Amino acid sequence: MATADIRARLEELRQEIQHHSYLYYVLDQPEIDDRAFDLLYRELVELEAAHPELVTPDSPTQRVGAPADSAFTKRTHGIPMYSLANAFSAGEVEHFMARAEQLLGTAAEYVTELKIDGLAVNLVYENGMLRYCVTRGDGRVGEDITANVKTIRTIPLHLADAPAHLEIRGEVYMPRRAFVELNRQRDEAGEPPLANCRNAAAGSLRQLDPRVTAQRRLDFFAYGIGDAEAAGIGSQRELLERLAAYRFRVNPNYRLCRTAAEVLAEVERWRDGRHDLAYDTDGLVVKVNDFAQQAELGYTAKDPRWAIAYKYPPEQAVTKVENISVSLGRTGVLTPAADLTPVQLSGTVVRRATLHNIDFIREKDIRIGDTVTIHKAGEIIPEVVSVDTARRDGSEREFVMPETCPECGSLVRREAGQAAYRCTNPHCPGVQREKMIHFASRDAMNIEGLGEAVVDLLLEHDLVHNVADFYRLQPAELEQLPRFGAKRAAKLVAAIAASKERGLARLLFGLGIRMVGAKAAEVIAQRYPTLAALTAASAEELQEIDGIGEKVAEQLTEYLRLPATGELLAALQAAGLKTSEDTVQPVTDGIFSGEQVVLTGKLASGTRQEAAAEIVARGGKVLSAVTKKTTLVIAGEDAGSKLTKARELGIPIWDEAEFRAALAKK
Ligand code: 1X8
Repeated sequence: MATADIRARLEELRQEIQHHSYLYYVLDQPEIDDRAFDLLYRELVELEAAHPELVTPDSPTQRVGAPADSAFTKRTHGIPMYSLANAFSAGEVEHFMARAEQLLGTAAEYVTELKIDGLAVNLVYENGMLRYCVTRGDGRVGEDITANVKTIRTIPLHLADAPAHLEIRGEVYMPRRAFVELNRQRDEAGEPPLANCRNAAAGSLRQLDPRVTAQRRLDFFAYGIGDAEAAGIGSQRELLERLAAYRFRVNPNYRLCRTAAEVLAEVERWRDGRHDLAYDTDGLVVKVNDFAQQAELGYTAKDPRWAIAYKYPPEQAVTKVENISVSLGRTGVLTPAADLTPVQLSGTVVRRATLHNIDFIREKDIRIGDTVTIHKAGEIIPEVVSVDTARRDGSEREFVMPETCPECGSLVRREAGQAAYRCTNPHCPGVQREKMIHFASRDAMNIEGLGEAVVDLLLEHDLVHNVADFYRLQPAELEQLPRFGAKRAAKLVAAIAASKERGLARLLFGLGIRMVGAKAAEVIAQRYPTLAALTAASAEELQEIDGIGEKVAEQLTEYLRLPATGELLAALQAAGLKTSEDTVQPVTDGIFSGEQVVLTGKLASGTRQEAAAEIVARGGKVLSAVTKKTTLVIAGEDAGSKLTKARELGIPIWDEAEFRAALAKK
């Protein structure tokens, strides 16, 4: 290819990837499937590797950079980042609004927005390119965390039609699911849990190695700008619309209000409503909408006079620890939990709180009989915050880890340097039970109808001893079980048989290997797509996979070396399980090989995403924009500008019937 063509293809790939990342990460409306996306990404990586001089800083491949070797550089904000004054009651909100309108001498409109519990940052764009990202710091000087923030997929590395200098403010946060998963991983690695989403986000941004940050699934909401006047924006509402047009993620839960009653209705609406969100919030920000009015109001020594943050009281409850009991996990870890006097908290009744491990209990000095304050970490997991030692009467008892497993009576041991106690019996029936439940669960082998209760039934009737036994179950055996008729038995056998096709990644996750989560299993199976290749890999080789660290690699190789593992895997293979993974290999001899296809309009049978998958499976590339390079356009009903453009460029156009006919041929 001539250099000009390479440059053009690189630019096209970058735009395509940016476009599909935006659809996927920000809008949550992908048009192509992961496989098609991976192919585009891989082509970009390969083309850039062959032409390193053509790599640009805003290329999607440049999101994860090399580790920094020392602390973060300090940077002074061009325009200071203010904190907000707080309001803790309706009266304080009303007072804020009345004062603003009194100073203005007229009524005002307000925008209410959720206050995200994360870290405020300033993104500096120069000529549309993301130059740096700086933490709020003390409002005047912050730390340069550019390399880490670039790993956040919803932050554009490049803005179209932006002024020469643009500062975008917003909140970096960790979604609750990511937080819960991170704490689960930390727990498994024997590390203490992080207290909340905010601390987890802060810790993730403080990493010297952006590769670690990239693993953390951080996200970003944009809500502010350094100099609105220079950008020609007249109000907060207009700003939020502009930020969305720049393709930032903007929190949709904002509202334009005209009266205190409307503002306070929003305060009430989100008081409980915020518990159902995917991220933590701690208040509602109220801003004067009009930027000219904001400028007129100006700032006090500390805060803007045009905005205030109504803070919800932290959701906590006081209750009593009635007992501390341990439960056994699928990796043999005994996890202590507090049995609590039932108490209402953030919309649910809480009866149990995790205590993580013995170090957590000792550090907080939690005793049986104690009065404790609890909260929900990530709004999901009830946790003990503190003990009210003043309310002790001497009857409280210290918890001691049982010396034997509550399920099998074998010795319990704490490994050196770890917080976790484990059952030492490799055949512990309690561990086997947990492993079986995990194996059948949705994110693993996804066997419908094989939940906790059915696993217990099967164990009780001695029909299974390990996960390979599932595949030997006969309808006649199942029909003997209580509440099992012929129909249910046949259905379960069919669901188990269907799970044979799940592939290596889900199987690896389903085996419940320490430290090997769903995501790790997936990347490992992509690199070593057969069981033979995987068992031959060394821990060092596994660590070369992006996202696989030393601990995961060691746990996995250790597990695969065990004789019992060999037996189990052999039994699963003998049962007919697929132990390989379909990897992303370009198809070179498909009917669409070499074709660059654009799908447009509504398809009568199936979605565009399904159609795209069919094309990719047959070697084609699916792109979103019609260009000179497009070789085929498939137009459904009501196709618009893309179809017009294809006609102008003389590109072959198929209707849906022609497309289906081509698929039917091969
Ligand atoms: C802090 C925050 C603001 C907003 C949301 N979340 C925050 N944590 C918002 O305006 N939507 S504004 C702000 C500040 O100015 N310190």
